Amino acid sequence: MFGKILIANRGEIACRVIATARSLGIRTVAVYSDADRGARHVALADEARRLGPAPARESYLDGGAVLAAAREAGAEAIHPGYGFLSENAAFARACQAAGVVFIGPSAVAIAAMGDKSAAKALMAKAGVPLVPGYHGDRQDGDFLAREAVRIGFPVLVKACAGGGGKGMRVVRSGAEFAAALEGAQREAQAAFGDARVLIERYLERPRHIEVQVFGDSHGNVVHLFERDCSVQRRHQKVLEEAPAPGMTAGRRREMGAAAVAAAQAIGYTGAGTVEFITEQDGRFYFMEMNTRLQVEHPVTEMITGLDLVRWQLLVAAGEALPLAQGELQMRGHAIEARVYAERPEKGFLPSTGTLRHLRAPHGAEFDAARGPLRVDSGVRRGDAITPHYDPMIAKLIAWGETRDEALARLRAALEEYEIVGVATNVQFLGRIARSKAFSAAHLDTGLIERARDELFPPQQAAADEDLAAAALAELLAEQEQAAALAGASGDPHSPWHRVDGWRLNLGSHHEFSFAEGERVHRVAVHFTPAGLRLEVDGREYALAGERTRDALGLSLDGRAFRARVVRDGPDWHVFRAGAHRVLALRAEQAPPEADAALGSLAAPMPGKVIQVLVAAGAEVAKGAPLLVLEAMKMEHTITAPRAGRVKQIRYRPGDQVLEGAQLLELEDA
Ligand code: MV4
Repeated sequence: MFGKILIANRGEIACRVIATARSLGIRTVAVYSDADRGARHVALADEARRLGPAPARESYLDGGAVLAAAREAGAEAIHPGYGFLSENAAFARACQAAGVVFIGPSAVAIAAMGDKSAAKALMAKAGVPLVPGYHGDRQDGDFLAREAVRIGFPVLVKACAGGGGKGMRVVRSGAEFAAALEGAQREAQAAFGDARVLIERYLERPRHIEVQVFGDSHGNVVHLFERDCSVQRRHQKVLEEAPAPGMTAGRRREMGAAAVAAAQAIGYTGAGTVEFITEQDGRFYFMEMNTRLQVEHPVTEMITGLDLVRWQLLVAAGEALPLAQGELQMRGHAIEARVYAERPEKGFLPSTGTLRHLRAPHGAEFDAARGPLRVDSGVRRGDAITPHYDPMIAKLIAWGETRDEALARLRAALEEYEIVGVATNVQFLGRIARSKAFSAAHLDTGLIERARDELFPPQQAAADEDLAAAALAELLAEQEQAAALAGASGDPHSPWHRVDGWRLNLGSHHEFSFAEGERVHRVAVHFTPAGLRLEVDGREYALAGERTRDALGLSLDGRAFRARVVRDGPDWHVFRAGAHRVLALRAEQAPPEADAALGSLAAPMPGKVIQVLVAAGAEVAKGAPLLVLEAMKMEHTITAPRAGRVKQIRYRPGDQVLEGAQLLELEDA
């Protein structure tokens, strides 16, 4: 086995690979761009090397820089992760030439699967079923039009060099064919510099089912069952699961055998995925082969109990696969949701910013990989989501004995996820997970499009419960701030040390305005002898509230509920019942009022009182100088925050004071 490997990637997959390497006693070398100097994968690795500036072309895609880093660090092998250099045949070749093991298939295997029509020809020879179609060299319009008629409409025109749906055209009749062909060729030329197309029968409601395969250098190839990745939007996977719902044992054997045959046909080594497109009745056709470890590999790990990165390392080090086909078993069901920094309601536009608050669902650390819930993430609180890279925040993976159990766990986990600082798709994922079609496993690639109304409901206004939580949080924060100041003053008799601080406010009330987009909510909390009363936009409730271990416990007119609140500047983020609302406290409201209510003045920093300018009982105007403090070799004059009478002066010239000390007290004149 290797003593040291370099991970030529970033984010969650770099962290994922490092975790397994560490568990095997293999030392790890991270690489990073300038944007990732402080990233989680860098912190986790034993050592790290800079590649270059933030843009991927100048860092993670720079094969020369990666190889140089591996050589300098003395790494024996390079794990490419997914994306970046993972399916770059030239890079795999360069590794070989440099005497560094590329943890993946041979350059020849990568190249063989890179071209769609060449791959199809190879697969046809290996007896792997293909969608009826034409994938030959002839590209003249008349010939292809005749092929379309032979195949039968509707047909799909696809770019040979394609991927991601570029250069794809559905053609429903012979009359439309010529124009559609021209369009597809033009798009393919522009996108890939290669105008060649192939033609297939068009499947109306297909599923995307892929088979995980593994090969070793001793000629063994096995499959690790299938994943269903039908839930996509614009060719981006959103939810993935294993096994595929409705899969029969017989069909699984057939698809597994076809996938193994595909891998054997190109002498495949390492982890690979054979993608099939399937009809609703289960008939399946080869689409393409991905010659890397995939984003969604954890669902396979959860149903097989295996560590696929460990297998990759074993195979790359020349060892045989640890298990034969007959020894592989699957148990239960796993579903993965990809958590992204994006705005689903704005066409899934990526959202950038700093992760001000990040709280993954309970029981979801990577160590718990064999537990029922797993989170793979490459970011921590305080990290930034930048425009330079894929904005994935985490993968949330739930396991259960049955699909329903896994799905229930996934829904609950999504409701617990808290992210502040960027917009996310967490609530959108929750809506898919609760949708009729997904719940019933009525899967096909058009699910998201068809469930539009269910997945994009009109934005609902905050409930009174949310506003109650925000108001209580704001009150508690103000009270704590005051208590902290009192604590710093060292006065054990300060009323703010009393836990029943509410009583201090008897007869008073606090008013807040919370903005929610365009809407403004007016909230008032009244302190009455019978307890707190809450007024929300004119509606009134008896309010009770307390801080529990990790949340706020509230009740409105006796109806109890829990909420978690997070402050980010003026924004209170309320997480309640699986919903996330942002309520912006209007600036004119709170802090000055809180100070005035306190009626005392605090030292802004530790220092020495050098002059007292007023006497007890003096009436002062707002802004009047009261006391001079010397701190950090400078003088600070403390002025009256409002008009009033000086009730008490707590210090004399020469006294040392701590930061936050209440220097004097003001009362109404
Ligand atoms: C198809 C198809 C229907 N019929 N081929 C889209 C990207 C490329 N990898 C394959 N794609 C498709 N090929 C035939 N003959 C429908 C799709 C397709 C799709 C496939 C898998 C997952 C999501 C998809 C979304 C739209 C279209």
